[in-house]
Amino acid sequence: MMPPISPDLIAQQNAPQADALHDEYQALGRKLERRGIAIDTIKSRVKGWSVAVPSWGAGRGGTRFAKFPLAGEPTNIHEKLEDCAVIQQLGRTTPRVSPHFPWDCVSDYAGLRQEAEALGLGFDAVNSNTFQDQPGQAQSYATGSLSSTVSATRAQAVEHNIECIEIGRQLGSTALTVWVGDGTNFPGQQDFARSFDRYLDAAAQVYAALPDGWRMMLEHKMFEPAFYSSVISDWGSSLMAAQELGEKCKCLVDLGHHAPNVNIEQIVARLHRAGKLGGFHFNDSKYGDDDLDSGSINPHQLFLVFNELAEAEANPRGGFDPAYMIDQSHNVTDPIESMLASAEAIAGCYARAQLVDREALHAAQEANDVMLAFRTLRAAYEIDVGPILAMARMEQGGAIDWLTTYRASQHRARKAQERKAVGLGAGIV
Ligand code: AFD
Ligand code: MN
Ligand code: MN
Repeated sequence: MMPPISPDLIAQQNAPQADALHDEYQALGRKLERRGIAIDTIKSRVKGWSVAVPSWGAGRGGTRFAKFPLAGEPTNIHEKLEDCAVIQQLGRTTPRVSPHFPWDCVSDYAGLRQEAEALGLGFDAVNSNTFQDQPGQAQSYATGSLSSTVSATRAQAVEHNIECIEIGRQLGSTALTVWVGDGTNFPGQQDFARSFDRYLDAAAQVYAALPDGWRMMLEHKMFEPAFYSSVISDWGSSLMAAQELGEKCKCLVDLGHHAPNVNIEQIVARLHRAGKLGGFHFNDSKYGDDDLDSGSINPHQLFLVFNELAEAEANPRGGFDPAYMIDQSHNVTDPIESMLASAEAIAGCYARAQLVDREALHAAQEANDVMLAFRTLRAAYEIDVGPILAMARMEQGGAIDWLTTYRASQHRARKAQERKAVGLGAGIV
Protein backbone atom coordinates (compact mmCIF):
# COMPACT_ATOMS: atom_id res chain seq x y z
CA MET A 1 0.00 0.00 0.00
CA MET A 2 1.29 3.46 -0.91
CA PRO A 3 1.86 5.67 2.12
CA PRO A 4 -0.70 8.50 2.14
CA ILE A 5 2.00 11.19 1.88
CA SER A 6 4.73 10.85 -0.72
CA PRO A 7 8.12 10.24 0.96
CA ASP A 8 9.63 12.28 -1.87
CA LEU A 9 7.55 15.27 -0.86
CA ILE A 10 8.72 14.95 2.74
CA ALA A 11 12.38 14.74 1.64
CA GLN A 12 11.89 17.67 -0.70
CA GLN A 13 10.37 19.79 2.05
CA ASN A 14 13.08 18.79 4.53
CA ALA A 15 16.03 19.52 2.23
CA PRO A 16 16.16 23.32 2.50
CA GLN A 17 15.73 23.13 6.29
CA ALA A 18 18.28 20.44 7.09
CA ASP A 19 21.34 22.72 7.44
CA ALA A 20 19.61 25.02 9.93
CA LEU A 21 18.39 22.01 11.90
CA HIS A 22 21.88 20.50 12.13
CA ASP A 23 23.21 23.84 13.29
CA GLU A 24 20.53 24.20 15.99
CA TYR A 25 20.91 20.58 17.05
CA GLN A 26 24.67 20.99 17.47
CA ALA A 27 24.28 24.23 19.42
CA LEU A 28 21.79 22.56 21.75
CA GLY A 29 24.12 19.57 21.97
CA ARG A 30 26.94 21.82 23.23
CA LYS A 31 24.63 23.44 25.76
CA LEU A 32 23.50 20.06 27.08
CA GLU A 33 27.04 18.72 27.13
CA ARG A 34 28.00 21.53 29.53
CA ARG A 35 25.32 20.09 31.80
CA GLY A 36 26.66 16.59 31.40
CA ILE A 37 23.92 15.40 29.04
CA ALA A 38 24.56 13.67 25.70
CA ILE A 39 22.01 15.00 23.22
CA ASP A 40 22.10 11.82 21.12
CA THR A 41 21.02 9.79 24.14
CA ILE A 42 17.99 12.03 24.59
CA LYS A 43 17.25 11.81 20.87
CA SER A 44 17.34 8.00 21.01
CA ARG A 45 14.96 8.01 23.96
CA VAL A 46 12.60 10.30 22.07
CA LYS A 47 12.72 7.90 19.13
CA GLY A 48 11.81 5.04 21.43
CA TRP A 49 8.87 6.88 22.97
CA SER A 50 5.38 6.95 21.49
CA VAL A 51 1.80 7.96 22.18
CA ALA A 52 -1.36 6.49 20.65
CA VAL A 53 -3.89 8.59 18.80
CA PRO A 54 -7.65 8.09 19.30
CA SER A 55 -9.59 6.96 16.24
CA TRP A 56 -12.37 9.32 17.28
CA GLY A 57 -9.98 12.25 17.27
CA ALA A 58 -9.43 11.91 13.53
CA GLY A 59 -12.84 13.43 12.79
CA ARG A 60 -13.99 16.92 13.65
CA GLY A 61 -15.36 16.95 17.16
CA GLY A 62 -18.08 19.19 18.36
CA THR A 63 -19.69 20.66 21.39
CA ARG A 64 -23.18 19.89 22.63
CA PHE A 65 -24.26 22.86 20.52
CA ALA A 66 -22.93 21.94 17.13
CA LYS A 67 -20.36 20.26 15.02
CA PHE A 68 -18.81 22.00 12.04
CA PRO A 69 -17.68 19.28 9.65
CA LEU A 70 -14.52 19.61 7.63
CA ALA A 71 -14.50 18.79 3.93
CA GLY A 72 -12.59 15.53 3.54
CA GLU A 73 -12.78 14.41 7.18
CA PRO A 74 -12.95 10.64 7.73
CA THR A 75 -16.30 8.99 8.36
CA ASN A 76 -15.26 5.40 8.98
CA ILE A 77 -12.38 3.52 10.58
CA HIS A 78 -10.66 2.91 7.23
CA GLU A 79 -10.46 6.62 6.49
CA LYS A 80 -9.52 7.35 10.10
CA LEU A 81 -6.61 4.91 9.83
CA GLU A 82 -5.49 6.63 6.67
CA ASP A 83 -5.39 10.00 8.47
CA CYS A 84 -3.65 8.46 11.48
CA ALA A 85 -1.04 7.13 9.04
CA VAL A 86 -0.47 10.70 7.86
CA ILE A 87 0.11 11.79 11.45
CA GLN A 88 2.59 8.97 11.97
CA GLN A 89 4.33 9.53 8.66
CA LEU A 90 5.01 13.20 9.36
CA GLY A 91 5.47 13.12 13.15
CA ARG A 92 6.89 9.62 13.84
CA THR A 93 5.62 9.57 17.42
CA THR A 94 2.19 7.98 16.99
CA PRO A 95 2.45 4.43 15.63
CA ARG A 96 -0.71 3.14 17.32
CA VAL A 97 -4.42 3.92 17.15
CA SER A 98 -6.84 3.48 20.04
CA PRO A 99 -10.20 2.36 18.62
CA HIS A 100 -13.66 2.95 20.09
CA PHE A 101 -16.56 0.49 19.78
CA PRO A 102 -19.12 0.35 18.34
CA TRP A 103 -18.00 3.48 16.48
CA ASP A 104 -15.22 1.56 14.73
CA CYS A 105 -17.06 -1.74 14.19
CA VAL A 106 -16.28 -3.67 10.99
CA SER A 107 -17.09 -7.19 9.85
CA ASP A 108 -13.47 -8.34 9.45
CA TYR A 109 -11.05 -7.43 12.25
CA ALA A 110 -8.18 -9.55 10.97
CA GLY A 111 -8.51 -7.58 7.74
CA LEU A 112 -8.58 -4.30 9.66
CA ARG A 113 -5.42 -5.26 11.51
CA GLN A 114 -3.68 -6.00 8.21
CA GLU A 115 -4.92 -2.74 6.77
CA ALA A 116 -3.44 -0.85 9.72
CA GLU A 117 -0.16 -2.76 9.46
CA ALA A 118 0.11 -1.89 5.78
CA LEU A 119 -0.22 1.75 6.80
CA GLY A 120 2.52 1.35 9.41
CA LEU A 121 0.08 1.33 12.33
CA GLY A 122 -0.88 -0.95 15.20
CA PHE A 123 -3.77 -0.87 17.67
CA ASP A 124 -3.64 0.39 21.21
CA ALA A 125 -6.22 0.03 24.02
CA VAL A 126 -9.79 -0.65 22.89
CA ASN A 127 -12.45 1.65 24.31
CA SER A 128 -15.96 0.48 25.09
CA ASN A 129 -18.99 2.72 24.81
CA THR A 130 -21.88 2.38 27.21
CA PHE A 131 -22.48 6.11 27.43
CA GLN A 132 -24.89 6.23 24.51
CA ASP A 133 -27.57 3.99 23.07
CA GLN A 134 -27.14 2.25 19.75
CA PRO A 135 -29.93 1.59 17.26
CA GLY A 136 -31.79 -1.60 18.10
CA GLN A 137 -30.29 -1.93 21.56
CA ALA A 138 -32.56 -3.75 24.02
CA GLN A 139 -31.77 -1.73 27.17
CA SER A 140 -31.16 2.01 27.42
CA TYR A 141 -28.18 3.53 29.22
CA ALA A 142 -30.12 6.70 29.98
CA THR A 143 -29.90 6.10 33.72
CA GLY A 144 -26.73 4.05 33.86
CA SER A 145 -24.82 1.15 32.32
CA LEU A 146 -22.47 -0.91 34.51
CA SER A 147 -24.08 0.68 37.58
CA SER A 148 -27.65 0.54 36.34
CA THR A 149 -30.37 -0.53 38.77
CA VAL A 150 -31.69 -2.80 36.02
CA SER A 151 -29.84 -6.10 35.93
CA ALA A 152 -30.52 -6.64 32.21
CA THR A 153 -28.91 -3.27 31.47
CA ARG A 154 -25.84 -4.13 33.52
CA ALA A 155 -25.62 -7.47 31.73
CA GLN A 156 -25.82 -5.74 28.34
CA ALA A 157 -23.00 -3.34 29.33
CA VAL A 158 -20.87 -6.26 30.55
CA GLU A 159 -21.48 -8.13 27.34
CA HIS A 160 -20.46 -5.11 25.25
CA ASN A 161 -17.19 -4.76 27.17
CA ILE A 162 -16.46 -8.45 26.70
CA GLU A 163 -17.14 -8.08 22.99
CA CYS A 164 -14.64 -5.17 22.93
CA ILE A 165 -12.03 -7.45 24.49
CA GLU A 166 -12.73 -10.04 21.82
CA ILE A 167 -12.34 -7.42 19.06
CA GLY A 168 -9.18 -6.14 20.73
CA ARG A 169 -7.69 -9.64 20.71
CA GLN A 170 -8.16 -9.81 16.98
CA LEU A 171 -6.61 -6.37 16.54
CA GLY A 172 -3.55 -7.17 18.63
CA SER A 173 -4.54 -4.90 21.48
CA THR A 174 -3.76 -5.77 25.10
CA ALA A 175 -5.90 -3.32 27.06
CA LEU A 176 -9.51 -2.30 27.56
CA THR A 177 -10.30 1.24 28.66
CA VAL A 178 -13.61 1.62 30.43
CA TRP A 179 -15.16 5.01 30.84
CA VAL A 180 -18.84 5.10 31.82
CA GLY A 181 -21.11 8.11 31.78
CA ASP A 182 -22.95 6.67 34.78
CA GLY A 183 -23.93 9.09 37.50
CA THR A 184 -26.71 11.36 38.62
CA ASN A 185 -28.11 14.77 37.80
CA PHE A 186 -30.02 15.34 41.03
CA PRO A 187 -29.26 14.96 44.72
CA GLY A 188 -31.16 11.94 45.93
CA GLN A 189 -31.41 10.42 42.45
CA GLN A 190 -29.34 7.40 43.44
CA ASP A 191 -27.61 5.96 46.46
CA PHE A 192 -23.85 6.58 46.13
CA ALA A 193 -22.81 3.37 47.85
CA ARG A 194 -25.24 1.05 46.09
CA SER A 195 -24.37 2.54 42.65
CA PHE A 196 -20.70 1.86 43.31
CA ASP A 197 -21.49 -1.69 44.47
CA ARG A 198 -23.44 -2.40 41.31
CA TYR A 199 -20.64 -0.93 39.18
CA LEU A 200 -18.05 -3.10 40.91
CA ASP A 201 -20.14 -6.20 40.57
CA ALA A 202 -20.56 -5.66 36.81
CA ALA A 203 -16.95 -4.52 36.28
CA ALA A 204 -15.77 -7.72 38.00
CA GLN A 205 -17.53 -9.72 35.29
CA VAL A 206 -15.65 -7.76 32.62
CA TYR A 207 -12.41 -8.19 34.55
CA ALA A 208 -12.97 -11.94 34.69
CA ALA A 209 -13.01 -12.03 30.89
CA LEU A 210 -9.59 -10.36 30.50
CA PRO A 211 -7.12 -12.57 28.65
CA ASP A 212 -3.64 -13.18 30.06
CA GLY A 213 -1.33 -10.24 29.56
CA TRP A 214 -4.24 -7.82 29.29
CA ARG A 215 -5.11 -4.94 31.52
CA MET A 216 -8.34 -3.11 32.18
CA MET A 217 -8.05 0.62 32.69
CA LEU A 218 -10.67 2.59 34.58
CA GLU A 219 -11.07 6.18 33.48
CA HIS A 220 -12.48 8.51 36.09
CA LYS A 221 -14.31 11.71 35.28
CA MET A 222 -15.77 14.19 37.69
CA PHE A 223 -18.85 15.26 35.75
CA GLU A 224 -20.57 15.18 32.37
CA PRO A 225 -22.83 13.73 31.13
CA ALA A 226 -24.03 13.38 34.73
CA PHE A 227 -23.81 16.79 36.37
CA TYR A 228 -24.36 16.10 40.05
CA SER A 229 -22.26 13.00 40.62
CA SER A 230 -20.53 10.34 38.60
CA VAL A 231 -19.92 6.78 39.73
CA ILE A 232 -16.16 6.80 39.00
CA SER A 233 -15.75 10.47 39.69
CA ASP A 234 -12.17 10.83 40.78
CA TRP A 235 -8.88 9.02 41.25
CA GLY A 236 -9.98 7.91 44.72
CA SER A 237 -13.00 6.04 43.38
CA SER A 238 -10.92 4.75 40.49
CA LEU A 239 -8.21 3.48 42.83
CA MET A 240 -10.72 1.82 45.15
CA ALA A 241 -12.33 0.07 42.20
CA ALA A 242 -8.99 -0.96 40.66
CA GLN A 243 -7.78 -2.33 43.98
CA GLU A 244 -10.95 -4.29 44.49
CA LEU A 245 -11.05 -5.66 40.95
CA GLY A 246 -7.51 -7.02 40.96
CA GLU A 247 -3.95 -6.92 39.72
CA LYS A 248 -4.80 -6.47 36.04
CA CYS A 249 -6.98 -3.45 36.71
CA LYS A 250 -5.31 -0.01 36.67
CA CYS A 251 -6.33 3.62 36.67
CA LEU A 252 -6.27 5.84 33.60
CA VAL A 253 -5.74 9.55 34.05
CA ASP A 254 -7.45 11.79 31.51
CA LEU A 255 -5.93 15.20 32.19
CA GLY A 256 -9.25 16.97 31.57
CA HIS A 257 -11.26 14.90 34.03
CA HIS A 258 -10.41 16.76 37.22
CA ALA A 259 -11.67 19.83 39.00
CA PRO A 260 -9.87 23.02 37.93
CA ASN A 261 -6.44 23.52 39.53
CA VAL A 262 -6.19 19.99 40.88
CA ASN A 263 -2.58 18.84 41.25
CA ILE A 264 -2.64 16.11 38.61
CA GLU A 265 1.08 15.42 38.79
CA GLN A 266 0.67 14.46 42.44
CA ILE A 267 -2.15 12.09 41.52
CA VAL A 268 0.21 10.48 39.02
CA ALA A 269 2.82 9.97 41.75
CA ARG A 270 0.22 8.54 44.14
CA LEU A 271 -1.20 6.10 41.60
CA HIS A 272 2.30 4.91 40.77
CA ARG A 273 2.98 4.48 44.50
CA ALA A 274 -0.07 2.25 44.66
CA GLY A 275 1.01 0.25 41.60
CA LYS A 276 -2.11 1.38 39.80
CA LEU A 277 -0.91 3.87 37.19
CA GLY A 278 -2.35 2.36 34.02
CA GLY A 279 -2.23 5.11 31.46
CA PHE A 280 -3.14 8.53 30.21
CA HIS A 281 -5.50 10.37 27.99
CA PHE A 282 -3.63 13.54 27.10
CA ASN A 283 -5.43 16.75 26.31
CA ASP A 284 -5.56 20.22 27.76
CA SER A 285 -8.26 22.33 29.33
CA LYS A 286 -8.99 25.74 30.69
CA TYR A 287 -12.36 25.26 32.36
CA GLY A 288 -13.49 21.64 32.42
CA ASP A 289 -13.24 18.61 30.15
CA ASP A 290 -12.47 20.94 27.26
CA ASP A 291 -10.55 18.30 25.26
CA LEU A 292 -8.24 20.98 23.84
CA ASP A 293 -4.93 20.19 22.20
CA SER A 294 -2.25 18.86 24.56
CA GLY A 295 0.04 21.56 25.83
CA SER A 296 -1.99 24.36 24.24
CA ILE A 297 -3.13 25.89 27.53
CA ASN A 298 -0.87 24.63 30.29
CA PRO A 299 2.34 23.10 28.91
CA HIS A 300 3.99 23.43 32.29
CA GLN A 301 1.49 21.06 33.90
CA LEU A 302 2.18 18.55 31.14
CA PHE A 303 5.89 18.83 31.90
CA LEU A 304 5.26 18.29 35.61
CA VAL A 305 3.27 15.14 34.80
CA PHE A 306 6.23 13.87 32.77
CA ASN A 307 8.59 14.78 35.55
CA GLU A 308 6.62 12.43 37.84
CA LEU A 309 6.71 9.79 35.13
CA ALA A 310 10.49 10.10 34.90
CA GLU A 311 10.67 9.71 38.69
CA ALA A 312 8.40 6.69 38.48
CA GLU A 313 10.46 5.11 35.74
CA ALA A 314 13.62 5.58 37.77
CA ASN A 315 11.89 4.01 40.76
CA PRO A 316 9.49 1.47 39.25
CA ARG A 317 8.52 -0.18 42.55
CA GLY A 318 6.42 -3.07 41.23
CA GLY A 319 6.58 -1.95 37.58
CA PHE A 320 6.23 0.99 35.26
CA ASP A 321 4.47 0.63 31.92
CA PRO A 322 1.82 3.30 31.41
CA ALA A 323 -0.20 3.41 28.20
CA TYR A 324 0.01 6.84 26.60
CA MET A 325 -2.89 8.04 24.51
CA ILE A 326 -4.23 11.33 23.24
CA ASP A 327 -7.93 12.04 23.83
CA GLN A 328 -9.00 15.31 22.27
CA SER A 329 -11.90 16.84 20.41
CA HIS A 330 -10.82 19.03 17.52
CA ASN A 331 -13.67 21.42 16.97
CA VAL A 332 -12.08 24.17 14.93
CA THR A 333 -8.86 22.72 13.50
CA ASP A 334 -7.90 20.03 11.05
CA PRO A 335 -7.59 17.00 13.38
CA ILE A 336 -4.39 15.86 11.66
CA GLU A 337 -2.73 19.18 12.44
CA SER A 338 -4.01 19.16 16.02
CA MET A 339 -2.74 15.65 16.69
CA LEU A 340 0.65 16.44 15.16
CA ALA A 341 0.92 19.54 17.36
CA SER A 342 -0.22 17.57 20.40
CA ALA A 343 2.13 14.65 19.82
CA GLU A 344 5.00 17.12 19.50
CA ALA A 345 3.99 18.91 22.70
CA ILE A 346 3.73 15.63 24.60
CA ALA A 347 7.02 14.24 23.27
CA GLY A 348 8.61 17.59 24.10
CA CYS A 349 7.55 17.25 27.73
CA TYR A 350 8.85 13.70 27.78
CA ALA A 351 12.20 14.98 26.45
CA ARG A 352 12.40 17.85 28.93
CA ALA A 353 11.71 15.49 31.82
CA GLN A 354 14.76 13.49 30.66
CA LEU A 355 16.87 16.64 31.03
CA VAL A 356 16.18 17.14 34.73
CA ASP A 357 19.32 16.73 36.81
CA ARG A 358 17.72 14.17 39.13
CA GLU A 359 20.70 13.77 41.38
CA ALA A 360 20.87 17.51 41.97
CA LEU A 361 17.09 17.66 42.40
CA HIS A 362 17.03 14.86 44.97
CA ALA A 363 19.98 16.38 46.85
CA ALA A 364 18.25 19.76 47.01
CA GLN A 365 15.05 18.05 48.18
CA GLU A 366 16.88 16.17 50.93
CA ALA A 367 18.61 19.36 52.06
CA ASN A 368 15.34 21.28 51.96
CA ASP A 369 16.96 23.78 49.63
CA VAL A 370 13.69 25.03 48.23
CA MET A 371 15.00 27.46 45.63
CA LEU A 372 17.66 25.11 44.33
CA ALA A 373 15.14 22.28 43.99
CA PHE A 374 12.73 24.55 42.15
CA ARG A 375 15.43 25.98 39.86
CA THR A 376 16.80 22.52 39.09
CA LEU A 377 13.41 21.40 37.87
CA ARG A 378 12.64 24.65 36.08
CA ALA A 379 16.00 24.61 34.28
CA ALA A 380 14.88 21.55 32.30
CA TYR A 381 11.50 23.04 31.46
CA GLU A 382 13.15 26.13 30.04
CA ILE A 383 15.20 24.22 27.46
CA ASP A 384 13.81 24.34 23.94
CA VAL A 385 13.92 20.71 22.85
CA GLY A 386 12.54 21.50 19.37
CA PRO A 387 15.79 20.57 17.56
CA ILE A 388 15.86 17.14 19.28
CA LEU A 389 12.29 16.40 18.23
CA ALA A 390 12.80 17.65 14.69
CA MET A 391 16.03 15.68 14.29
CA ALA A 392 14.34 12.52 15.59
CA ARG A 393 11.52 13.05 13.10
CA MET A 394 13.80 13.70 10.16
CA GLU A 395 16.05 10.73 10.83
CA GLN A 396 13.00 8.47 10.89
CA GLY A 397 11.62 9.81 7.61
CA GLY A 398 9.26 12.37 9.13
CA ALA A 399 8.96 16.07 8.45
CA ILE A 400 11.13 18.75 10.04
CA ASP A 401 8.27 21.22 9.64
CA TRP A 402 5.21 19.00 9.75
CA LEU A 403 2.67 21.80 9.32
CA THR A 404 4.10 23.20 6.10
CA THR A 405 4.75 19.72 4.74
CA TYR A 406 1.23 18.55 5.58
CA ARG A 407 -0.29 21.56 3.87
CA ALA A 408 1.97 21.14 0.84
CA SER A 409 0.73 17.54 0.54
CA GLN A 410 -2.83 18.72 -0.11
CA HIS A 411 -4.00 15.58 1.71
CA ARG A 412 -7.23 17.11 3.01
CA ALA A 413 -8.13 18.72 -0.32
CA ARG A 414 -7.61 15.37 -2.07
CA LYS A 415 -9.75 13.59 0.51
CA ALA A 416 -12.46 16.21 0.09
CA GLN A 417 -12.77 14.97 -3.49
CA GLU A 418 -12.70 11.26 -2.60
CA ARG A 419 -14.60 10.94 0.67
CA LYS A 420 -18.29 11.26 1.20
CA ALA A 421 -19.43 14.43 2.94
CA VAL A 422 -20.16 14.34 6.68
CA GLY A 423 -23.63 15.26 7.90
CA LEU A 424 -24.08 18.13 10.31
CA GLY A 425 -25.17 15.45 12.80
CA ALA A 426 -24.41 15.00 16.43
CA GLY A 427 -21.96 17.20 18.24
CA ILE A 428 -19.71 15.45 20.69
CA VAL A 429 -17.38 12.65 19.64
C1 AFD B 1 -14.91 11.00 27.16
C2 AFD B 1 -13.82 10.29 27.88
C3 AFD B 1 -13.55 8.94 27.33
C4 AFD B 1 -14.33 8.63 26.13
C5 AFD B 1 -14.32 9.75 25.15
C6 AFD B 1 -15.28 9.51 24.04
O1 AFD B 1 -12.69 11.10 27.93
O2 AFD B 1 -12.20 8.73 27.08
O3 AFD B 1 -13.93 7.45 25.56
O4 AFD B 1 -14.65 10.99 25.77
O5 AFD B 1 -15.35 10.58 23.17
O6 AFD B 1 -15.04 12.30 27.66
MN1 MN C 1 -10.65 10.26 27.95
MN1 MN D 1 -13.10 13.44 28.33
